[in-house]
Amino acid sequence: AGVKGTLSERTFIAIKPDGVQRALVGKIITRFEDRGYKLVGLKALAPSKELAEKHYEDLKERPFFAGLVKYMTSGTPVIAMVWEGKDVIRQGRKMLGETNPLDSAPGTIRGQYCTTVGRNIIHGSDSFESAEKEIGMWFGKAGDLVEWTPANVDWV
Ligand code: RTP
Repeated sequence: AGVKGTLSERTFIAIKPDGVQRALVGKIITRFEDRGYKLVGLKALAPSKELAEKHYEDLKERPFFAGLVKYMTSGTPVIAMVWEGKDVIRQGRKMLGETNPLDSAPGTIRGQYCTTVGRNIIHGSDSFESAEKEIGMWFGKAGDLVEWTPANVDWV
């Protein structure tokens, strides 16, 4: 996940199947671009049950786990992304809002677009360790990630 606390810090953000069905992909990408973050990985994929279970393995004892995996593996794609930039892991979580959309501030993604915890349209890594693990899981260790230098890096 890059180097924590530097311009190369990276986070894993995924637009869940409901976000794709609701045609929110462009709006969500725009928020990260507008903030000055850099897109270094992007793909649409319908995750396997194995990948969804691994991604949410910390929640496997929770009563909603089976439903969560079913939602993630509905066949509608997930948009998997890696965003890079200063404090992007923490800022990304703030931009998403709270897990329960009803606790999310109106200006956040969840606070603007949804009301149901089980259909909260987006995922974001919650720590440097999770970001590292999730980027590896969804993009592979070496990664389908692209290094590039924004022309206006000094201005944002
Ligand atoms: P995410 O991993 O998706 O960014 O969500 P999070 O960290 O904000 O929340 P977490 O507690 O890790 O829960 C992961 C996802 O599980 C679903 N969930 N459903 N009571 C429920 O039905 C329930 N609770 C959680 C949500 O989709 C949540 O984002």
